[in-house]
Amino acid sequence: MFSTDDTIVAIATPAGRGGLGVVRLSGPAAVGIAGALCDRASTLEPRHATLARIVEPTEHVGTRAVDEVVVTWFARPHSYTREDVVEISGHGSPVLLERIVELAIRAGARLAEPGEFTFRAYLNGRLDLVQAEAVADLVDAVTPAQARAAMDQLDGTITEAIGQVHAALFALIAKCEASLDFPDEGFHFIQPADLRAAMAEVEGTLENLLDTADQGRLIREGRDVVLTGRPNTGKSSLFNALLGCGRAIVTDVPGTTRDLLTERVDLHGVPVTLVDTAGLRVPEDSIEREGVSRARGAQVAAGMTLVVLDGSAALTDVDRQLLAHTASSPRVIVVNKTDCARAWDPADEPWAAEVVLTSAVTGDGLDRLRERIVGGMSDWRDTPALTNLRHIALIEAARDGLARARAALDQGATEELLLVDLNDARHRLEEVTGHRGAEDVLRHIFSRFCIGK
Ligand SMILES: Nc1nc2c(ncn2[C@@H]2O[C@H](COP(=O)(O)OP(=O)(O)O)[C@@H](O)[C@H]2O)c(=O)[nH]1
Ligand SMILES: [Mg+2]
Repeated sequence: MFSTDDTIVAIATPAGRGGLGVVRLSGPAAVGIAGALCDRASTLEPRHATLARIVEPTEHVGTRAVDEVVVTWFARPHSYTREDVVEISGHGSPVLLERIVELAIRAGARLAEPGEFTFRAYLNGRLDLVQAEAVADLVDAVTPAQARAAMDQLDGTITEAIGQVHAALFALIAKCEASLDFPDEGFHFIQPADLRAAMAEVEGTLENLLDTADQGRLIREGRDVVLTGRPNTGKSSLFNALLGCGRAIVTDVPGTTRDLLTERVDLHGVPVTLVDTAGLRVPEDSIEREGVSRARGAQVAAGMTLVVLDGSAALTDVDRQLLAHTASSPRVIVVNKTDCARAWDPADEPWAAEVVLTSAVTGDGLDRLRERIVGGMSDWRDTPALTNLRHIALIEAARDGLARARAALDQGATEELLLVDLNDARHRLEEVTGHRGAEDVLRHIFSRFCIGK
């Protein structure tokens, strides 16, 4: 998918202006190309920062300085890609950095594709696929919890866990294969009872890994939460209170919020996208009608709905309809305005257990609401191991393969038959770490990266 024997170059820092910007080169000609660009590259030493000037030829004679930079050479294999890597740290102007890249290309480098540095690190065995994906997650992280989960994966937590399961499975497969080699003697290198126990153990380990997957996905992907309810129940006030700022307009004129307002907040490490909607009622004009229809659309797409009721005014048919509509999807029923005299008692309702009492005015109950939105995430201590849907799906498939093998063994299946499922499980695990994988999977994973990574 990429050629791998040439030297690639790209700007590694974000687009835009900054104090510093880094141009990165990787490949066999990295040092030579840096030498062609700099006035004192002959003095480059591995892992030493060298002050130099980037120079370019002028139309007449001699050269002209482009930028004053610091050049660092990471000699192979002690570099990110395990190739010779040169980092040129210049002033962070896009014009300067692009000029440096252009000069590098003129000296023989090729512009890197997105993710190509990390792809080379993967190909050269510096990272496995899980770790390469963790690099992308780390760069993309928008909450500290996401960064922590990604860093753990880059450190090899999943790699190690999968490696152990894989080794146990491999040992099992070897014993079954060995038994196949002596069919006539009816000799078993492993007794069925031991085989069964060993398979159950591997399956259990995978199950434990999968136990963290729900929390892991919540941290990595976050959750969309839509506030819905009659006008004037306090949706926009709650939206603002959860955000900690006055983003939505709050008035006592019903129908004020007409469009969808969307903001992201970090609730206990989960990136939550809050959506404030128009109140659900019979619209008074076409703008409000559009707002109400968007609100209904958002409700359908939401990961979770906050059904906001007014505790200080009697329940209406609209409230009851909304409660019926949302009954079978993830929701929290918020009874707001607890600072006012109560018009009805939530405890009398069949959905009493789903209720959180709040006051957007005093802030009462907001902590409980936050906890309900992230569903018990507030008390997690260890970073969940699995966050990535690709890993989760493959590990589930591996677990299912083991379960099938175990069921087959109980029905007296031969080793030959068991091996089909056991090998299938093993291949799934190898796909997680990328020891086995199709090119289109790789292409998909590395296309997520920004250029320069
Ligand atoms: N007393 C009291 N008033 C509230 C509370 N929440 C909202 N309000 C008031 O109710 C009115 C409607 O609030 P708003 O957030 O615009 O409701 P929305 O139409 O559902 O978005 C405003 O006058 C708010 O100040 C609350 O918890 N207690
Ligand atoms: Mg509103």
